[in-house]
Amino acid sequence: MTGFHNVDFLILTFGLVTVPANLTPEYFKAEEWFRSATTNQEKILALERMLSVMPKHKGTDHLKADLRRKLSKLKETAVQKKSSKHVDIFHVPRSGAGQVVLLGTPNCGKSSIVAALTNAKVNVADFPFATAQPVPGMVLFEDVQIQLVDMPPITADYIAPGQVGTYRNCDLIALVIDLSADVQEQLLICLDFLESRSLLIDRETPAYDDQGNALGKRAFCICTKSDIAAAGALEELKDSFKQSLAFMEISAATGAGLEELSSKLFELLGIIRIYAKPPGKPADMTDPFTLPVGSTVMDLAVAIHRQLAEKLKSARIWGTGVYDGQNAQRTHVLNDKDIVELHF
Ligand SMILES: Nc1nc2c(ncn2[C@@H]2O[C@H](COP(=O)(O)OP(=O)(O)OP(=O)(O)O)[C@@H](O)[C@H]2O)c(=O)[nH]1
Ligand SMILES: [Mg+2]
Repeated sequence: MTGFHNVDFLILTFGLVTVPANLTPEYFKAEEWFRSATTNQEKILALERMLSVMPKHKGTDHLKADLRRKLSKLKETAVQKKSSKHVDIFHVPRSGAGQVVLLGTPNCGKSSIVAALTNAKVNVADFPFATAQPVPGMVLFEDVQIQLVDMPPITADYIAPGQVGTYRNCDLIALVIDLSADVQEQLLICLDFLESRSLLIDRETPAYDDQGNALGKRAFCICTKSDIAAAGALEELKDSFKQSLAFMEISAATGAGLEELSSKLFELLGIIRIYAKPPGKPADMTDPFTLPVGSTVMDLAVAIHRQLAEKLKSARIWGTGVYDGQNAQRTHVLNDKDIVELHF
């Protein structure tokens, strides 16, 4: 890999012919992403990005061929090494109805949010870089557990190797912005990190790339330290966002906005709760199944028992848009808090 990330012009020499490559800042960002990647999947994504943003002309032919070789080699080893024993501290096993991962600059208040909403043992401190690795905790929203992951900070110059992997595998990214500090600077650092690694879902970045690799994520913004916010900071932040993101204003110190934040996590994860009712018995109202919004009776049957699902004969529903105990088709779309009785 070339190490020319501080220049925007590279000369490639082929025998006696010298051709300028005119590589762009976008290319060098992708190259930096490749260098900081610790997993094969992330390296593959970064290489694909380098190839897609590389200017297309004679000067880049050689480099392009080189990158393509690297890419196919990586793809081969990715297939061979599926069962590698390497321990990745940035791999956070999922738990609960969805995984939300915090992103922010040093000291912005990430650990304080996790401490306020969960029982996880996090390190809250008045100095930067107090958190060195991901710490997951469980937030209880009504009867649903949502996983919230504390993370080390990012800066304009430093992101821990492998850190991007946690964001790549989550369901929702929460940008944490400290309203008592420079909101523009924090926003710029967070967006630069997300955009340069294709982590934000938008018109250009889908949830999955052509090869089925996880790519864009949904995101929203937690504006914290509202108790000591600089005047007009929230409005300034909202004005500087191009994307239409949700903003939640909170204070971990006073507890303001924390309840609303839990309910927002549930809403943004796009899930519904379904209570299963065994025939002739009352429904278990304590432990709902959680399914993506838009799920059907058949999706519930698969979630309950993959093998039995095909044998599903009929279903009855108590809930939204139906009369109590109404018979429903396999394709009937369920609503949050529906009670469903399945007959196999
Ligand atoms: N007044 C006030 N102080 C807060 C609030 N949230 C966090 N703090 C303080 O801000 C400092 C940093 O908080 P942390 O939660 O450790 O910040 P962090 O983002 O986890 O920091 P790193 O792990 O270093 O990235 C601590 O002194 C907290 O007490 C808040 O809502 N209001
Ligand atoms: Mg912390």
